[in-house]
Amino acid sequence: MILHHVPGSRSFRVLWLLEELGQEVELRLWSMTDGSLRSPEFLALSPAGRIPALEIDGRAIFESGAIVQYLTERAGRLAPAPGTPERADFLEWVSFAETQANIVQNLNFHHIFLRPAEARSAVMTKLDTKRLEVTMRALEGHLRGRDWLLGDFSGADCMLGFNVEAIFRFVRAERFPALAAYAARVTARPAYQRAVARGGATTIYTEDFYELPQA
Ligand SMILES: N[C@@H](CCC(=O)N[C@@H](CS)C(=O)NCC(=O)O)C(=O)O
Repeated sequence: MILHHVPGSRSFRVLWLLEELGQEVELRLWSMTDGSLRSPEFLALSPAGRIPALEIDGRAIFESGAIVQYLTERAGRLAPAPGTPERADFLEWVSFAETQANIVQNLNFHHIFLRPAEARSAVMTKLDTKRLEVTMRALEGHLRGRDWLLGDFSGADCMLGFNVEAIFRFVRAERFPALAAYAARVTARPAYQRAVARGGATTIYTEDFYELPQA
């Protein structure tokens, strides 16, 4: 198995899940900034030029949610069986995590990547912050009385747990105690910590919290 990886990116979800499953993987490192994700070699693995891609069983799989579904099904662990009602919950949260990650990605652009600062939009930053809050409110309600998204830990938590490093940099944690407690449970998992040690932490954030721009 070969995981195409950038430290701090969505490939972390796969690396962490493989640690939870106790499966070996080779890492191949790429850069977000040198243009290599648009090379024919990488596009053959992931046609949108996005990380992650996983080489497994004689092919490559792209899209972190698809990889998490494939790996849990293949292992017969950390996900409810296909065709059961609980499977619907699993699939919902896997996709929900990616909906939230896309909002985080927009906020990374608004607060960090867009240069010069005049290229940034205060209106879009506020809109995406509100959209992030909606997802956090939903999780706050869902996680009250539950340790993990499905009750027991599952691959859906590897999808969502990747996001927790970022979300409280844009929306303050105080109003979301159940979600903050979930985040603490996520980062305390030994497999999560092993994945950070092996795959590298994110380096994009220089602030603990990014205030909304004045406009
Ligand atoms: N829905 C995709 C999104 C993948 C994605 O956007 N990955 C980011 C890294 S976290 C990436 O490769 N960005 C490079 C780019 O946008 O050019 C997934 O979950 O795998």
